[in-house]
Amino acid sequence: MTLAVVVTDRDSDQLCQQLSAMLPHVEIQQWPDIGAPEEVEFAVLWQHPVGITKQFPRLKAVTSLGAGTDHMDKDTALSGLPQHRIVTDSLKQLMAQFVLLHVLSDARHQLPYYLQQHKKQWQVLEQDEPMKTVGFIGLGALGSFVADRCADMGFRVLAWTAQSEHEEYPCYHGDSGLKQVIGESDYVVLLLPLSDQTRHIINERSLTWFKKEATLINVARGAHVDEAALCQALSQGHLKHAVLDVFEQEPLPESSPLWDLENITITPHISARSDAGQTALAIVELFNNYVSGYTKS
Ligand code: OXD
Repeated sequence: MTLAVVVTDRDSDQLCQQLSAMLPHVEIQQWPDIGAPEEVEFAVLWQHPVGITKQFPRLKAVTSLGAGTDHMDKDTALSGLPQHRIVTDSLKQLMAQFVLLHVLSDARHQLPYYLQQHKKQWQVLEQDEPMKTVGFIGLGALGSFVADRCADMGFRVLAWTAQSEHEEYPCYHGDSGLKQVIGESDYVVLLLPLSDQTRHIINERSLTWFKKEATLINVARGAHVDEAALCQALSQGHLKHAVLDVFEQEPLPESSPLWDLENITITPHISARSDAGQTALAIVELFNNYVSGYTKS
């Protein structure tokens, strides 16, 4: 039995070692050394060469290494195959830490206090104002976990979703719903899948709906945001700040005007990466369902 790990943009050695230890009777083939493609029955895919699974005639199912599946959605060779994604506890926790880090840092004036400190200034910036609102664009497994952590901290939470409702947080839909959530939020958090419907959901038009004091936090996919329109909106003060962890092109090219903006925080797609141990456990469970389970029955 063979499992292929086709992960191209990061080191997968540790993951493969864990998989070998947990599945001692299974051959783990690690991209680019897929020596026996005809043996592969299960594949873990991340930024894989599109169409590579055409070389795996015995393939029974695939999983994304992470939460996002856009790299699989665009690969027609996968249609008809069971497809999974992996959202581990560590992925959810790291994502919540990243979003809260930026929300709290702004809400509690961390940067202004730091600047005051260096000028030996003692001045209170806190104001008696209502708790701020965090608006989630997308409220799936990751979004609702992060939303709960924000609500625990006392923030008001609301969301835009394609259709689904949530028992605790008001959800709005469609174009008017998006306008309402963006317009009411102090922090707009993008945590939704990328599809033809959500590509450039933040564009020249929707950027006019932001409060001037609002922050955009994109931890989903770069293509959710029209970067040229965002650059313009940030330069013209349509919103206060953007925290971008994902970009239309990664690594973000040196020529991108985003680097030159003052009111932006750029991180290299690190908001949340699951640890190899939890990811390996999730892969083993899926593998056993599809391969051992199938063979036994
Ligand atoms: C993911 C990611 O989708 O890391 O898990 O972007």
